[in-house]
Amino acid sequence: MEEYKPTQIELKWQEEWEKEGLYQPDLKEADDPFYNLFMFPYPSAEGLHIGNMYAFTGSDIFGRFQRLQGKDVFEPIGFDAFGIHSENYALKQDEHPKELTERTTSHFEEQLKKAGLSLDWSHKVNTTKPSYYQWTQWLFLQLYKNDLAEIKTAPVNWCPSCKTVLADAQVIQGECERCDTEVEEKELKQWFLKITEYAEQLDSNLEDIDWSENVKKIQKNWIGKSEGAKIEFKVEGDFDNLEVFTTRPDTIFGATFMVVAPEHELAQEAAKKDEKVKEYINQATNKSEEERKEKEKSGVDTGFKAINPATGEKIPVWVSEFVLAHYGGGAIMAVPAHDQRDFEFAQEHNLEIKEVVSPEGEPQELDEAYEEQGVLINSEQFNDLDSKEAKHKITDWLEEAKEEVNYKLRDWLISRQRYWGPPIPIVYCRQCWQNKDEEQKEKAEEGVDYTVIDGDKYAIVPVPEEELPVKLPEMENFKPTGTAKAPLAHNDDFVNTECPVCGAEAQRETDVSDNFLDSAWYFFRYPSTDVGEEAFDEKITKKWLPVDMYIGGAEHACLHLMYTRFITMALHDMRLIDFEEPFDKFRANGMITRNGAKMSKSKGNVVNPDDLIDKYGADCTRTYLMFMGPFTEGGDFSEEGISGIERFLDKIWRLSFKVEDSDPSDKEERALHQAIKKVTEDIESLKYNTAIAAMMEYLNELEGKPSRKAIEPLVKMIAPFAPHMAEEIWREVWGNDESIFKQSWPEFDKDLIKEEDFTLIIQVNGDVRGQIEAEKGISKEEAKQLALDSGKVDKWVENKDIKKTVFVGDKLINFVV
Ligand code: ANZ
Ligand code: ZN
Repeated sequence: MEEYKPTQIELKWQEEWEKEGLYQPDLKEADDPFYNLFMFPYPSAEGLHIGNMYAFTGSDIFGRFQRLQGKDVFEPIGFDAFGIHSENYALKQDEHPKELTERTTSHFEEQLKKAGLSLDWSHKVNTTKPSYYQWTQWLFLQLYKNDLAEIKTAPVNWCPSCKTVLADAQVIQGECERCDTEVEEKELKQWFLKITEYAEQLDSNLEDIDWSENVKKIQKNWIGKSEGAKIEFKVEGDFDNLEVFTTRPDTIFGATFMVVAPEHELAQEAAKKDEKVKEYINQATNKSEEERKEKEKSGVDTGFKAINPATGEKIPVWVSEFVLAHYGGGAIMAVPAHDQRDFEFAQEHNLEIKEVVSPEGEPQELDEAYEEQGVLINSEQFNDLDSKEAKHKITDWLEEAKEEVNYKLRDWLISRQRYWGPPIPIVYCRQCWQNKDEEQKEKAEEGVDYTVIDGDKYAIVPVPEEELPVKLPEMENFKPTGTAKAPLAHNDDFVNTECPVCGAEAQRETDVSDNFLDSAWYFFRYPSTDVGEEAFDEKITKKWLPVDMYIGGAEHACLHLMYTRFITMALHDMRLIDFEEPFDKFRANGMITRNGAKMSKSKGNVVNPDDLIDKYGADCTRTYLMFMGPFTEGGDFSEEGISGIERFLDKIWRLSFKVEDSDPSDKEERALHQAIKKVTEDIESLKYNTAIAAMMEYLNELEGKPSRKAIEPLVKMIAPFAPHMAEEIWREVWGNDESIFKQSWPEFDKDLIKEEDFTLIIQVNGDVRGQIEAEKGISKEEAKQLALDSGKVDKWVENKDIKKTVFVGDKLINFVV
């Protein structure tokens, strides 16, 4: 018998598998395709971190398990290497991002190869290669042609440190997600992708997709659908009506005042006459959105009066910073009795609080707002109606109201005033604008399908598809300029071009696109990397997509996972694919902590996967990582924990040399089938930790001389976790020709796993009233049913309330009556 030396066998098998093409399914011919995907790695300069390794391993185990179930598994890999992250690091290092990326990518590759993942390297993609980003640019053009991309001047989030704009989702509590610098607001001309056109579909499809619940919930909140009504309030004097959005039109009889945002026209008008209003607006508009939300109770009376359309009463109009300018018309009807924020505002400023909904239809004493549904009071002909019903009735009744659905989701801003990304494939042409007739100009102006450069109008001309890629030029000086002009704007060779339509002198767009666009469609490219003339091949895509199982971090809920869904829906509506959702199944992996804390460089508690693999081998590292806790919840890392896994693997290794062709005992056989059942079900639901525990338990049940029939299935079951060791045993120790990953997963015999019976003692109020035979392992509910059905306790429980049921597993049940 040889000693188990993981580091010696692992490299050997990695090379052999690659040579045999074991993990390269025939993408055209595969019978039973299974697309197993983990999130696109960004090749950071620090290299693969333990969180990556954790997620990838969990995904890989699932893939190997599917493979052993007979599926043709495709598990591809690539690098999301464009983006500010890499560029910022390059700036810090004083290195060109291109060189940096080459270096970090090849380092990442080496690390991935050591981790024993069953990856198909022959379909690798890299977002920074023209052969990839040509299709990212193609995708942008399709979106543009289908009215899903537009240029507009808008207030955007500007990070003064990263010197670029950011998407809303990249601003966390008013700060840049990357560098924590406070974000400023700037008016800039930018390209947007109209994800909001899909708000309803993004929201409603959530009901039907098999995704981690927490991620669905985050998406739902981010989309922020609210149903209510748009209501107009007349304003006294010659001023435009105030338009508000409310989710509770049923409370309109209780709207005792209104509040507008400091940016609202009416507030601006009031400021002209009233110094106090002016002062208030000035201080409010100098604050960030976050700060403004904190000071909810501050505000000033504008002096304007509005008319409540339901009561006909005059109500005051206030201005306060808690009302957001860009939502629901920038004004609200305040109902202090039923909205806590309005309640506090009314108390602070002595405004009327009028109750119009109560739980039972009786007025109550209000210490705080009653925000629930209920029965209408003080609402004239709508009194006694259920508030849910009244919501629609009142909206119907009011001439000034219309049902409306609002979404919080905003369009996806993709322009980046940076260097390290794919140029947006657009040309601006003055001649083409001038060539338009009046009607065309009018139409373009309506759709804002033009741009203004130095005061002149330019037509927007998409680069023809056959001219793609628009290559990112190599530039020594790629530093961001800190202005609205991107580095490419200083490269005359790049900027000045010929208009593809009219041949006149024209200018290229100089912003690059957000790297989240690169990663919004990469899984379409993987199976089609061999396809030169299309982004993805129709037949191959039909065979392999949607992705069967996608695994990655929940932190991508609002960005990556939302964008992939949007792009997939858009491609579906362009009739390029026949599905709306990109991933049949998505599961978020948990996080690994150390001593209960998040790992971070600054805390110095980072675990390097390379060190672990060098010391314990990939198999042991993989198995240990999965043993730390439920995969979807994560766990706490401690190096001491690894030795238990080392001993466990070593035990399997040693047993494999001693197997005999005998039959297992009955007891062993039952234990085996129980183990197969448990391990199979646990892997299916990603409960890898308990699957490993079940295998350990099974090992302990084995007695005497090990039978091959008892060990072989165990080696197959450990194979997804410890692939190299399992392969070594299978091929070298046991002399099989073909890989263990071409074998089939063990099956269990249902009849063999029936638990033994036990005697269930039945008590009532602690006195024994009978006993029956029951199957071991039954639940409390099952035991309760059996006991009640047995007829043994009827006398004691009939016509009595069972207050409590106490159950001691495999032993007794006691009813307290
Ligand atoms: C009256 C009312 C009565 C409201 C009530 C709530 C409860 P969602 O869409 O879920 O966020 N609102 C509307 N526009 C706003 C703005 N620009 N800034 C701040 N608040 C705004 O909630 C919409 C509700 O938020 C609206 O319904 C409005 O207050 C407030 F018992 O109108 B409600
Ligand atoms: Zn032109």
